[in-house]
Amino acid sequence: MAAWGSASKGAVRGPAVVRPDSASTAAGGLSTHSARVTVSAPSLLLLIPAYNEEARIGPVLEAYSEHFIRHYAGRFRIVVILNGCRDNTLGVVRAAEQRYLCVSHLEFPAAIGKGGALIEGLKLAPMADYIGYVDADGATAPAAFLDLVRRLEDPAVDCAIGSRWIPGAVIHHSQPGKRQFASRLFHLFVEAFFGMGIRDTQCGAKVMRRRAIERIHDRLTLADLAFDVNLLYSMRKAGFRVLEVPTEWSDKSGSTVVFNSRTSLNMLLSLVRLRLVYSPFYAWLGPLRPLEVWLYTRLRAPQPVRPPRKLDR
Ligand SMILES: Nc1nc2c(ncn2[C@@H]2O[C@H](COP(=O)(O)OP(=O)(O)O)[C@@H](O)[C@H]2O)c(=O)[nH]1
Ligand SMILES: [Mg+2]
Repeated sequence: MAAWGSASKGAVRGPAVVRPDSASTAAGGLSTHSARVTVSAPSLLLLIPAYNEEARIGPVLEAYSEHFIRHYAGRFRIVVILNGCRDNTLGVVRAAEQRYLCVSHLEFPAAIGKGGALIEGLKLAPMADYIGYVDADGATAPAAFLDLVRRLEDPAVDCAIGSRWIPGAVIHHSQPGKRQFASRLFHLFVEAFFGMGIRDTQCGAKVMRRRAIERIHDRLTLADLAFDVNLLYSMRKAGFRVLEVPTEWSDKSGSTVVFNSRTSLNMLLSLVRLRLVYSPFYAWLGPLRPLEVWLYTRLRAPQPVRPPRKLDR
């Protein structure tokens, strides 16, 4: 297990691989450790999903490690979750692990998607008090993410999410017009289906309390980019308070996400699926499962991670 926290630059260390099945062991280790060490802030686990990010992730790991070592009083750890990368993302992450004790990674060979990667990473929730995630592209700078973390100091807030679409947001470099249009259209569908009143479900920066993640983890099934809606709606349905915070954000070139009719249909399909999972008809939808598999396969999208099971609503 990689070490927590105040990792120092230049420290020489072995490979830092977090095993997916080690979450409970790690949690045990953390509590034993907590008994001996006095910490002045909650421990924080930051997940970074990464797919073919060799060109972007190196400076992001450096910036986050440096910033949190200097400005965050609690134990801090970054876990990069890679899957199916065809470039040298792993090599770049390993180089960062050599420099920063707080950096480690999980790797999955299958094409599990961004949502699937985060569902795996969130299994590590027992390791920390707060668990968050950001994109590997650096669109959210460390200071903006730390601002989200500080919102959890209010005990009434269970989940703080960055928003580019509410007053007070500072956008240094906007998304291309086509992407903004797609994003706003997606927002209309999300509002029509779920009525959460959240203006920006898709900003890549979010942080939550451990108990909220633990409560809703088995409701996280969407492996594609609609994962964020799954997370937020499950939080709301479980009675957790989500706070939307105006954020500082900058679009970065080199996005790994291709926006075309197939991805749009995939997102729509996932919204419909989530709506049905939370509908009274859900118990009768088992026979539609092969159709669902066929649709996701046709759209070349990651399959929802597990067969849905009956939820208490
Ligand atoms: N592990 C994993 N991460 C992914 C996958 N697809 C996208 N990501 C990551 O998800 C984040 C969002 O992607 P990004 O290219 O920033 O998308 P954009 O911000 O919507 O343009 C980035 O950190 C990507 O590397 C995937 O299939 N697997
Ligand atoms: Mg991004």
